[in-house]
Amino acid sequence: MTLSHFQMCIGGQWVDALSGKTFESLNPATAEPWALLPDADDSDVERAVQAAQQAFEGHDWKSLTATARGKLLRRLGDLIAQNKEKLAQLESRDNGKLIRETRGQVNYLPEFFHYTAGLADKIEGGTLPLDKTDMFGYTVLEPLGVVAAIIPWNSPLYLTAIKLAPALAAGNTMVIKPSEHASATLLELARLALEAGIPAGVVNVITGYGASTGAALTRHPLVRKIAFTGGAATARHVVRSSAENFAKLSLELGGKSPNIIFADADIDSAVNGAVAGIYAASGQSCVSGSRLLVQDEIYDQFVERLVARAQRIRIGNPQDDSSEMGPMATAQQLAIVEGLVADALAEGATLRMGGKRPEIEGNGWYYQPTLFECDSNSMKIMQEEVFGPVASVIRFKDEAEALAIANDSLFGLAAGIWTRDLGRAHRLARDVRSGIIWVNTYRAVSAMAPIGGFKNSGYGRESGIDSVLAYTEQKTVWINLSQEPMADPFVMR
Ligand code: TXE
Repeated sequence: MTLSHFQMCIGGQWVDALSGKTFESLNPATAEPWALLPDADDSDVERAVQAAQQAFEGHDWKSLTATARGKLLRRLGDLIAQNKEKLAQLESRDNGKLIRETRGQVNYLPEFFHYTAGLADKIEGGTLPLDKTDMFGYTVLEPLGVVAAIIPWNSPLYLTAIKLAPALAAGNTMVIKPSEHASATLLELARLALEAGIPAGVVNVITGYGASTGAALTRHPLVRKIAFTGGAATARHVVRSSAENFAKLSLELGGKSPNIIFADADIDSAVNGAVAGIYAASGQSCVSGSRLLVQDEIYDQFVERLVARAQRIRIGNPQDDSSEMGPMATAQQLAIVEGLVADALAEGATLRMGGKRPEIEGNGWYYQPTLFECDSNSMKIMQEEVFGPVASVIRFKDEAEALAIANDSLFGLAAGIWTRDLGRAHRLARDVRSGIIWVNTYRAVSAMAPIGGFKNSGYGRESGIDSVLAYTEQKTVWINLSQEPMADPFVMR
C-alpha cells in the first residue's frame, strides 16, 4: 500500500524535517501504516517557534484590528464547513473514531471559530478609579506571544479548535504539536488557515514524538503559554518544562467521571446516557462517564437493561456508517485497557460483560464494551482512568452516599446526574466537585460552555466567553496629570 506523505507547516511553508527523518502513522482499524510524517527535532522546533515569534512581531498580524482578526477566524470557520467531509474522513482514518462521530464533530467545528470571531473585538481593558487625583490609569489586555498547543489523539480537530480560536482572537501566534498517532487533520487545518488569509507564521504545525518534539517545544524560551490536553503523566513533564521559562499553562487532563442514576430517573434515557458516557468513542474521551452509580431500588433492572443495550452495539470499521463502536486509537491504549481489566479481575471485581477483544476480521485494535460490578469505590477500576470502553458500576442507598462516592476520586472533570427531582439535581450540581455537571444528559458540548477540570483533571478553562482572556496579559498604564515637577524621588508615589 502506498503511504500518504505529509509535510509540516512552518512560517507558511510546507517542509520536511531538516534531518529528513519521518515516522509512520497507523490506521487503527487495520493496524497498517497509512501515512508518513516528518519527525521534527530541536532544529525544526526552533524554526517553527522563530516563525511564530516573527509573525507575532511582524506587521501583517500586528497591524490587524481585532475586528479584522475576527473576520479571518470567521472565514476559517467557513472553510472548515466547506471541507467538512474531507476532514471527517481523514480524522476517522487517522485515529479510528467513528465516521458518524467525526462528521458530528466537524459539522459543529465552525461554531468554535464563529463564536470566538465575535469575541475578538470585545477584549477590553478598563479605566481605574485611582485614589490619586493627579493620576489617570487604565488597563490593556495584550496577547501573550507564541502559544504552544500540545494535542492528544482522541479528538485532534476539536481539541485544537478550542485553543487556536481564542489564541488567535486575542492576537497570539501558535505552534501546534499534534499527537504522533493522529497528526493529519491538523496539517489540513493549517492549510485552511493559510487559505483563509491568516498571515504566514501565525499558525504552524510540527509533527513528531512527545518526548522529543513536544519536550523541545514546551521548554522553548519564546513560548509564553502552553495549552495542553492529554494524560497526567505527560502533564507533569509539561509543567516541569513550563517552569524553565515560567510559561503560562492550561491543562485538560482525564477523569473518572461519575454518572449517577437515581431511582426516579427516566430509565430509558439513563441507559442511553450511560452508553453515551462510556461506550461512545470507545470510551476514549476525557469526559467518559466511567463510574456508574446506581440507586439500590433500580440497580438490578438498570444493569440488566444496560447490558442488553451494550451487547447490541455494532463494533466494526469506523468508516462504515452503521458501526457504533470502532477500535482503540493505538496499540498502546489497547494494552492499557487489557492491563486494567486484568487488574480489575485480580482485585475481585465481577465481570458482567465483555472483558476481551471481539472476534473481528483483521488486526484492528478493537475491544468489547465491558462492565464490572464493584462493591467498593476504592477498587483500582473505580479510581483509575481506563480511557477505553470499560465501565464499573456500584450501588448506593441515598443521595448522601451517592455524593460521597462521586467525590471520592482524585479526578473532577465531569459528572452526570439522572433524576426527576429538581431540588436534588441542583443540590448535587452544587456539591459534586467537577468542572462540568450534566443533568439528565451526557457529553453535551457548546462553544459557549466552558470545559475544564477540578483536582487532578487539570486547571484552566477552554470554550466560553472567558476563553479569550486566558490568552491575554494585563498591562496597567499610569499617566501623571499633574503640572508640578516630580517631588521627592525616595518615596513611593
Ligand atoms: O497521551 P499523552 P497518550 C490519557 C489516557 C491515556 C493517557 C496517555 O488515559 O491512556 O492519557 O495517553 C505529547 N513533552 N489521555 O500517551 O502522552 C504527545 O506527543 C511535551 C487523556 O496518548 O498525554 C501528544 O501530542 N509533550 C486525554 C500529547 O502530549 C509531550 C487524551 C498527549 O500525549 C511529552 C489522551 C513531553 N514530554 C489521553 N510527551 C484527554 N484529556 O482527553 C508526550 N507529549
